[in-house]
Amino acid sequence: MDKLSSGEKLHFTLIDPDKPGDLVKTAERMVEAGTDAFLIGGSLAVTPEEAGRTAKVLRRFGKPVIIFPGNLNCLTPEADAVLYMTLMNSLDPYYLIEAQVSAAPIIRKYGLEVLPAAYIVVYGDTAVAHVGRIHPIPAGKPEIVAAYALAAEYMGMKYIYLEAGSGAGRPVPPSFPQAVKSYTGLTVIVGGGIKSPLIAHEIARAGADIIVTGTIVEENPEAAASIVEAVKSAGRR
Ligand code: 1GP
Repeated sequence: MDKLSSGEKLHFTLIDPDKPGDLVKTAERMVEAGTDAFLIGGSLAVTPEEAGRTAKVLRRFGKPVIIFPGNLNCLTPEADAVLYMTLMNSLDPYYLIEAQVSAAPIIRKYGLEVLPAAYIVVYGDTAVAHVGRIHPIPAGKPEIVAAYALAAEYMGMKYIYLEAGSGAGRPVPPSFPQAVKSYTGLTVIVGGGIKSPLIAHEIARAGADIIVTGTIVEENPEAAASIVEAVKSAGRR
């Protein structure tokens, strides 16, 4: 993450181990385009074997492989690190603290680097919102996201992931990363529904440090490659 301190914007490629497609081809294309890391995870149907197999293949490409866990089944010792997330706007104690407690001894045993992160799921009509029993955030209220971000920072977290939901019809409003940046020093990750270079550029310029794309990588690797370029150009002065 040293690149972040020099003002560079990062792009992470999300791979769902349940439907990795042609993993090697996808990874090659994204690395060539300049992606900075791989996230592996999904809300449903990922087995620990699939997570392990996917991480093992991706590690060959020399980029960090970070677990983005939908649940404990995504944990694998084959990855480098784990986004250790609290789903801040969940109504379910499982996603607020219980999963984290169950995961902690396993993460220690696996020797994974821990990236402490607040996870905010913005919209209510996505798979992650359903699984995580979330309380949606009104799109016109960036001050609510800023309050969550401040709380996360006061609790000692280092990252905040603003999530629209995989395949969401609309991405997170740019005013959200902007609000987080103006109130906190957290590293801001934004993902969900980002399908065009223009949107990716706008969200990065608004304050996102890291842009994540998953669906577009599966659907159209060439479009995903141009998103990487748009993210990188947002970090250039
Ligand atoms: C999902 O934020 C990620 O958790 C990526 O979303 O699949 O819509 O790119 P997409």
